[in-house]
Amino acid sequence: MHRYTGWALLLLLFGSLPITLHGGVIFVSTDVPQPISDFNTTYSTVTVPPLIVGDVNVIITELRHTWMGDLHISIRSPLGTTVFIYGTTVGFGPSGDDMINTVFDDSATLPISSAAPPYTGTFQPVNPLSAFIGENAGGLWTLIIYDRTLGDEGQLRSWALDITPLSGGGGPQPIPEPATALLVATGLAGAVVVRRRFA
Ligand SMILES: [Ca+2]
Ligand SMILES: [Ca+2]
Repeated sequence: MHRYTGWALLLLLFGSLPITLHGGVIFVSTDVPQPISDFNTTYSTVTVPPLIVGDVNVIITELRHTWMGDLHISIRSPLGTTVFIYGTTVGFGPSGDDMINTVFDDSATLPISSAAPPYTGTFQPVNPLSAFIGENAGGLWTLIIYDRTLGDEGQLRSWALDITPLSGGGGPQPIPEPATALLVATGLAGAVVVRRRFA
């Protein structure tokens, strides 16, 4: 299956509706595509209903850019907590293109800094997403992308949040990282959704 087919199906079927997969809920951006241009900041939001955060993963499904080292990427919660997840201030950064099916997950084995464009896979963000645990997720979450260098530009095409609610009164629930990674890597999300819908 083509690597984007799953997400395309998922978007087609559900638009901005949340989708539950193994305890984590996926919230897909609907205000994309958006341009990424030199010395500008791109903002894209996802609306999440009220729930207490047990775990957050950020999924950048498709970001096109001809010099990824230009970019600084952060995610901001409705309460204003902001976590820097991608980028370097050292030199020009990686010259490679694009970020495709990239999952930022504290539970990943490898840091994003150890990977190269297009960063397909699951990686630890620069700073931990655990900063959001315990917050009320209700409201607008904002992906913030700053292009810090002249000459190469791009476009944010799709991204999503994978939020696992904190179980009632207990600690964080088991985290469905392997499932998320597999779905993103294989493009099976659409197939799973179809099966759930018509089961
Ligand atoms: Ca996680
Ligand atoms: Ca640039």
